[in-house]
Amino acid sequence: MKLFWSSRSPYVRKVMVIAHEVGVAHRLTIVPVTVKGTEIVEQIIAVNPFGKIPTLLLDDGTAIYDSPVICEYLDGLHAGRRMFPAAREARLQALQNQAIGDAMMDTLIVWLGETMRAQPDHSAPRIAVCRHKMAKALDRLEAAAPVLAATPFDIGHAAIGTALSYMGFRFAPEGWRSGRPALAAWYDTFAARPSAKATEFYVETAAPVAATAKG
Ligand SMILES: N[C@@H](CCC(=O)N[C@@H](CS)C(=O)NCC(=O)O)C(=O)O
Repeated sequence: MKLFWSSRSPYVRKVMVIAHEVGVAHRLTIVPVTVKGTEIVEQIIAVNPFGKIPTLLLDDGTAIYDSPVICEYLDGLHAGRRMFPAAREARLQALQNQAIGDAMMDTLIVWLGETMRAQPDHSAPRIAVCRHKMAKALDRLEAAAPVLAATPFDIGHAAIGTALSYMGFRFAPEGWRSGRPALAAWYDTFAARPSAKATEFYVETAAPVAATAKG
């Protein structure tokens, strides 16, 4: 199966974290792509009308998106402990945490887009709203950090860890750790996992070349 991929996409990284956690990363053929939202990437639109990454393309031509659906699909390919818990309470908690992590990513992507927009088009009010939403989310996660630390790693942990990592990658000067020691300590345990180490963000310096992921 092929995964349309970028080293800078938080949603892609969440999928890759899950792929490593469940031991299927070696089965993914990585197809590096650049998506800007201002250009049509025919290769992806041909299988996903929204042209977004991640998109997973199975060998039979079936396309799977978006990242929550891809993660759940990958979680069905192994016999180990599930990243999407089966028990109702645990599943709801995991899905809620995934929604929080994904919403943080959505907010950071909007924020990044605004900062990249040339003045005077760039919207200071929109940036202020994004910063405020992130501060609220981070404060909430600081309070929830003991629960994150006490529960087995699942899709919610993967999403929140990836979102925090993206905040550091794109907005390091914001210093999200400051005043949030419990969340920072939990994040360090996420960053130390082999699945996180194998999937760190980076900015490509050369043109994308197709490669196969090592699991
Ligand atoms: N909800 C989607 C979001 C995916 C997404 O927005 N990906 C961005 C890259 S980080 C993208 O493909 N943007 C290109 C576009 O919107 O045309 C998911 O979870 O997979």
